[in-house]
Amino acid sequence: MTTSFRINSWRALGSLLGLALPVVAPASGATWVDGYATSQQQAESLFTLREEMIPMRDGVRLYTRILTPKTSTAPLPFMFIRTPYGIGNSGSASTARGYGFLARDGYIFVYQDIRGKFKSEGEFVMQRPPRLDRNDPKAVDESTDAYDTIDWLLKNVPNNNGRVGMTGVSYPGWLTAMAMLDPHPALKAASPQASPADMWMGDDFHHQGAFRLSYGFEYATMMESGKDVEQFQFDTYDTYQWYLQLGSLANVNKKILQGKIPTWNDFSQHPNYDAFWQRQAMKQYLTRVTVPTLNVAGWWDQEDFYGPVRIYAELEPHDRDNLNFLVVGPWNHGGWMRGEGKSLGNIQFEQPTGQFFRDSLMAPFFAYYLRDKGPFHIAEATVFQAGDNRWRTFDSWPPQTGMRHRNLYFRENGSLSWDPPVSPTRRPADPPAQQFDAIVSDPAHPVPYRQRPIQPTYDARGSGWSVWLTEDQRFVDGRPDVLTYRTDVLEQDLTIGGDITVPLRATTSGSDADWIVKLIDVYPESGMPEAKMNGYQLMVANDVLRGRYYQGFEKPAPIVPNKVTTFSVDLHTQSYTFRKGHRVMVQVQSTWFPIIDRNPQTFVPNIFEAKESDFRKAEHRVYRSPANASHIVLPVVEPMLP
Ligand code: PG9
Repeated sequence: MTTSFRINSWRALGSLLGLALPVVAPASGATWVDGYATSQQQAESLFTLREEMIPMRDGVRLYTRILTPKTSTAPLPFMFIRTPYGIGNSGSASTARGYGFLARDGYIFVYQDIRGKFKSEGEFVMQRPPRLDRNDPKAVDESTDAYDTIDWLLKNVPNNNGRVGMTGVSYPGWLTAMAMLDPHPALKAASPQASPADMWMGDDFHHQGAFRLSYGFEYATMMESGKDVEQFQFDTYDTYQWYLQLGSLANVNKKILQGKIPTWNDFSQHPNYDAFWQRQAMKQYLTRVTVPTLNVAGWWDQEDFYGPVRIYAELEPHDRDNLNFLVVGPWNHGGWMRGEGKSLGNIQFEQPTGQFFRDSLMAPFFAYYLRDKGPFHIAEATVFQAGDNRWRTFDSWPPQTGMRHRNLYFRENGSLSWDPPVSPTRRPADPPAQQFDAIVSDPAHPVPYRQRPIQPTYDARGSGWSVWLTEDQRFVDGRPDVLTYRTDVLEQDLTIGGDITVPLRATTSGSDADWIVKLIDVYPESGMPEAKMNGYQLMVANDVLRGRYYQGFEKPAPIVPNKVTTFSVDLHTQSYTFRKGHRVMVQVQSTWFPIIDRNPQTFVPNIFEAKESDFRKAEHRVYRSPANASHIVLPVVEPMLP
């Protein structure tokens, strides 16, 4: 077991994180924007770079780089990006990398290291919650830091047009959303992209109460081992093995971190949805829409899919002036900001979805609100419907019309049917029909969440992390600890659009259990253009519920052993067409390791303090009887209704 940290190249890390680290200089000094400037030299000839330590209201100074186009004489708006990942150390103009499609329109780009990271002063706090005392003139949070910077820019950068736009992916997306809470009057447009909204409910660190072990551990150590970013060094290539050998999470502080990583300490001291997580969650702060907002999410975002959809939904009731928009495309985390977006992993979308987003939605959005360039027409929700691969527009999301929720029932022999189970008519001598399917879940042999070897999340040598949600699920299909249900081959297309839930009726022989449900599109067994796609099992929606929260997320309770209980697993939202000739599949399993930590299956008050002896095998049963009919609730688009 490795017990020390070593600084890794943050530049290499940047290319892995993609636009979450949008400001990494290209190693070769070559291209930095989509065709806008083709060399470092050219970039430098286009912008003048100014570096500043901008003072905040409490005296802390934040390192900021300001890139002003050399050719423009007209006053320009600012495009402001804040990040914890480092805005670059070279004196070059390379920090506009990735925003070339905006640079074409003419912006003064401003990049800033947030408090406590890289060259900025002050203390870093992971997702610093909004300040409690809004009347304290020295109280700070990410919103005041954005406000103070904007104020300084307007007064100190000549030839600006008095308007500011903010954007960013993931942490920088969240920083954008925070700036919108208490916006400076000059903040005229914002695009928070893949911004987390609730780290306990559905984003990076937990999903419905289940702890995202590998991501939580690797991200917390990466961000809090020093002022820059430092990757934890594993002594095995396959982290599945490493996390399994680790044993109980109590060993993390005991053997490795010794209490030095504040976010890990928060994880272990706040296992439930308590005031700590609730205060950080965005919901309570999203009570008005004053800044035009373009919310962006990816259907296969391996980090923050829940957040952007939630932020859109929370803002929507307050959106009197129609300023709040949603775009969801077929992308992984930040995928819309790099490359053409014609495919993801093995999945093809037949068109450049990323380019379409950047050129036809994001650039016109900012041009309209920051430069009066229009007209600009965008639907309330612009959503890519994978499967039949087309963009669709809606006047609400989830759609209020044209869709009906239908139950697809788990049935005998691994089948899925629109028909609910019925009571069998049987003669008294017949044995009772089995009304459930069972698995034995063994914490000593958890189901891997992706194919082993599971490389470290942001391994500079390459990692399957960024596309794991599109991996072929046949690698676990048929395991004795995975239940599979599937429909017959579809005779016509089946399109879903809206929210998906799974009320599982189930038991466990233990007193706690995780329930993982995956909605899968099974491709035809033959005739696919690429041989490996024959029979492919693509996850369309998925999530986990930690069983102890079956009565509510704030109060964990032991599950009564062997008593049929309803576990409602939220699979969130999707727009997808299962094509004629495909099948719909649902898989149910109880471990997903190491993205989700192992549930001991014996109720203990805090799993971070579980003893090795608490981890026990348990039998889980998923019921499919008339009285306890487990099913998936699908939002079926109307012409497709079966
Ligand atoms: N998913 C990353 C993150 C955002 C916010 C908090 C913690 C992690 C990111 O890509 O920035």
